[in-house]
Amino acid sequence: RPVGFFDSGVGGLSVLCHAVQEMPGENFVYYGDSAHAPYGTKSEEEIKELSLQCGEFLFQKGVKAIVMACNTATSAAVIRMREKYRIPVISIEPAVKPASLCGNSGKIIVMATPATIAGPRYQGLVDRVGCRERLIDLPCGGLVELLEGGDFENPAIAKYLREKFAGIAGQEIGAIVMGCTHYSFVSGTIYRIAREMFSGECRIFDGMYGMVRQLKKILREEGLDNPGPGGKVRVYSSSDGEVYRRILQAHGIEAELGEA
Ligand code: DGN
Repeated sequence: RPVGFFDSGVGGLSVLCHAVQEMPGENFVYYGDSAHAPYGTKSEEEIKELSLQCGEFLFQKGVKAIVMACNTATSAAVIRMREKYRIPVISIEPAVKPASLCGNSGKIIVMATPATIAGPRYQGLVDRVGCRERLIDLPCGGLVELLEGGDFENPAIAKYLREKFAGIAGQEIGAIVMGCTHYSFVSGTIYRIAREMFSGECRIFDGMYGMVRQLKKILREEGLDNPGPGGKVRVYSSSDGEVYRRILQAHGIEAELGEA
């Protein structure tokens, strides 16, 4: 049985690419809900409803685990998703803890969708880690839209980032957290512009690495891991799936396009 991934759009493909590399014995199914992207500016109720539909789509495809490759969906729906399904549900959250422990001085920027930052789950995480005074929350409404087309070199992205960072330019920044899976595709651009505009090390932290580690661990513990041969990837979308196939291809992964 394959492992199922979903996101509101193409963002979760960044996590999928890493998983394919790390878990060569597994097969994967990805569902991108492009017809309803972005989730990050919708209400919590709407996001929960849409996320559960994505989970159900994957479940009907017979997946052995559901990977919520979207911080926004995790924030709104992970509790309900775990109540609903017996198969493992793997979730992602902004890597605030490793960023706060990395030893760099300076502030920590958390880039995420407005819904993730405003949600109680993120606020609870910050309280638990106890690093609120070091954080600069940076809700990045509009950035997902710039990335959905799959053109990660689009100059509008750099322009967006420069404008976003302008209000805090010159500050000492020790870490930047990619709190949305879409942003991982442009973490190089984010790093480059951050080095121009801030002082400090600006190390990038991305929750997807921990997420894939967790997925591997849970499959092994539950006896669900597949020794192979694997590597088959099938992609579905509620809108045009071609962009998903193209992005994966650009990362060296040949995916089949399924009819949603
Ligand atoms: N990729 C999603 C996340 O990690 O939060 C963002 C999706 C969105 O629709 N804004």
